[in-house]
Amino acid sequence: TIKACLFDLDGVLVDTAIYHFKAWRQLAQSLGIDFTEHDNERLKGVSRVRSLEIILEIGGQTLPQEQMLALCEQKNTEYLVDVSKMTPEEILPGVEDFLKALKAEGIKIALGSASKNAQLILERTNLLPYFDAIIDGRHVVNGKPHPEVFLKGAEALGVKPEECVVFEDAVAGVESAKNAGMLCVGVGQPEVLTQTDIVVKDMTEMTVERLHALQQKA
Ligand code: G16
Ligand code: MG
Repeated sequence: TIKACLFDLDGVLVDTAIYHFKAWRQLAQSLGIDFTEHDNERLKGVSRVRSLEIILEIGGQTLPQEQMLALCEQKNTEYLVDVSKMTPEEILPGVEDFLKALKAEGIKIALGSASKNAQLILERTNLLPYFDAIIDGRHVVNGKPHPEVFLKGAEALGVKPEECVVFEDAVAGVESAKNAGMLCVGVGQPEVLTQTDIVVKDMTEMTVERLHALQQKA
């Protein structure tokens, strides 16, 4: 039986991708790199420092480790200007109703995010009280597609991987869920999220009935 749901943050519960993009584009510009919205897809779900590596790859540049860390810091400062202004209105459609339905059913809820700012974002949007466990960029050594973030989530909730359903919008995140041996609901486009068990457009399409139906499928 399904005992827990593990949620990715950006692109599933809230849309901070636009703020990440804004801050990264500004940084890329300062390095003389043309960073487009198309390129930005590659940054979804991956860590901050890996994101910078990808941008430098796009620009055909390399920088010493020390300077990279300073640039990551700089990007994050810019990003936090927008995040600190976030409100509950930025919660994506259907999210709160689904979280409430899970609570009513006694299904546990955890966060599995690459972001080191996850706690702050959950606080700003008033989503924090729904979560029984939070595993984010501060708690993991290996980024997605490594399964660590979701395995730690299951462990924190005291459930087995096969009792978990992961909700993910990024290819790296779906791979992470599958590497953890979990069921996975893709949030976004089926053409992109091909490794998932089902794909929904957004959380308005998700119900507890559909959740339990996943297990029968598997
Ligand atoms: C999110 C975003 C990524 C971002 C990462 C790290 O992951 O999708 O684009 O690079 O967090 O964020 P931060 O710089 O805040 O630590 P997720 O797993 O929540 O989708
Ligand atoms: Mg995501």
